[in-house]
Amino acid sequence: MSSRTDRYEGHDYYGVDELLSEEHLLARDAVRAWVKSEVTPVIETYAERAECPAHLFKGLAEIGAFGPSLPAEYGGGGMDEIAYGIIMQELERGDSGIRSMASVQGSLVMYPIYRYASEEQKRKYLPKLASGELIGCFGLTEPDFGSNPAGMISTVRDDGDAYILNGSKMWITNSPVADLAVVWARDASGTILGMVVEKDWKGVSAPAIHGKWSLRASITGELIFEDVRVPKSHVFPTVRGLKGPLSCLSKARYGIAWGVIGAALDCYDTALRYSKERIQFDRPIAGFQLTQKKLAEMITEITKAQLLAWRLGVLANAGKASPAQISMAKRNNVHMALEVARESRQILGGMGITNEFPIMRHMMNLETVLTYEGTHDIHLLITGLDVTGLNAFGG
Ligand code: TGC
Ligand code: FAD
Repeated sequence: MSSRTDRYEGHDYYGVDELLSEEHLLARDAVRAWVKSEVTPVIETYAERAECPAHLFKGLAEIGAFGPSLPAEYGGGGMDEIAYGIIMQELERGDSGIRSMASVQGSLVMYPIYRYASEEQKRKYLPKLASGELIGCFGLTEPDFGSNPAGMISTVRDDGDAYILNGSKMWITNSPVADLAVVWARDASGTILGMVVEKDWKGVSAPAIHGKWSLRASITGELIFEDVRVPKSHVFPTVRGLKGPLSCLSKARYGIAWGVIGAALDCYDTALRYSKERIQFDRPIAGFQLTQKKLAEMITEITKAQLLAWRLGVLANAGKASPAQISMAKRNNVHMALEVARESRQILGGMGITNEFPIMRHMMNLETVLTYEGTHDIHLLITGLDVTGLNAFGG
């Protein structure tokens, strides 16, 4: 007898596919096929070598993974927020680092340029970012200010038709391979400004950070600015203050809430198949109650996460997804995926720690995803503030 999950391709236990449009399903299937043919065969090797598969940037652009919900006029996909989410899910089924390549380019670089830059800057950068001709990165975190970006000490000094930028940014996805960076820094009055900085400008450097055991197929670096002359035309004219970068984070966190479901599905699928084939004590380990407890709890949590993501998508399409609702989904779904990875790893026993299966790589990746774009605890405090009205961050 085939199980219910076998009957639903992709382990869609509650029939969430029925809530999706033809366009969503087409986008999902196209990205799923691309990941299967371009990512899955090479990802273990890149992760093992701690090397970024930079050749995939072009392919990501071709499947429309950069800015799927940004207007087509500027090179975006012109689709809705659910399409964006489901594309992130399929990318992260391959690897969180591949999803990161798309999250940063689309949500943290193209989105702020689309939303806050001048028309001239939009026309200059967006089509080339959408096509993968230019790669971008996003500089918010600093060595001494991670969870609390309001404390940032990078500064700009007014110098006539330009600003002089000084400071450094830490943990910046793609910075060593990027052509440009969206950077956030304070002016003399303490106001936070956003700007586009090209990497080959005098005074900009982006050394890589080595030694990561997580997100190994994604390249991470610093951004160092020493008296960099930033023309005023490159400073976003329409946004001031921390809400600029935080609005970009909302967009990217939304994508992560969907994305990590893909990593969880890949782990669950691997564990389910393995448990039916692996014989111990003369029967498949899937027949033991303790294995079934793990599998049953995994598919329950995945299903809840799928429904949460879908509902968040509906709210986002209506322009009604609040930052706190996005935080709840990011926190819940990343934690869910990490727990699914850990339980799947146990089901595979010793084989679970090898690179013959994707589980350990997903698990290590998800440790980063739990921390970046706001840590697990910061998102809890955002929910706490939202429901009590009392700020528990500090101060
Ligand atoms: P707070 O006073 O709460 O807010 C300042 C202003 O911003 C507004 N706001 C938001 N707007 C849009 N979206 C959001 N998510 C927003 N959150 C807040 C807020 O309404 C206010 O507006 P206004 O008009 O009153 O000025 O600011 P706070 O300093 O108290 O900070 C709150 C806190 C702790 C939640 C925030 O600092 C935070 O989220 N910290 C976490 C930092 C973080 O997530 N960093 C991520 C760096 S980028 C990254 O990790 C990329 S990984 C890339 C990859 O995928 O590889
Ligand atoms: P900290 O802020 O020092 O936090 C350390 C611990 O203290 C955490 O557990 C945290 O939850 C806890 N903590 C902090 N404040 C509180 C509080 N008030 N109450 C309770 N607990 C608290 N940033 C970018 O700008 N751009 C990028 O592209 C980017 N990419 C990244 C890629 C990777 C691989 C990684 C690891 C990080 C990346 N980041 C990026 C940075 C990321 O957003 C930060 O690491 C994250 O926001 C946490 O900051 P931190 O590491 O400085 O930790």
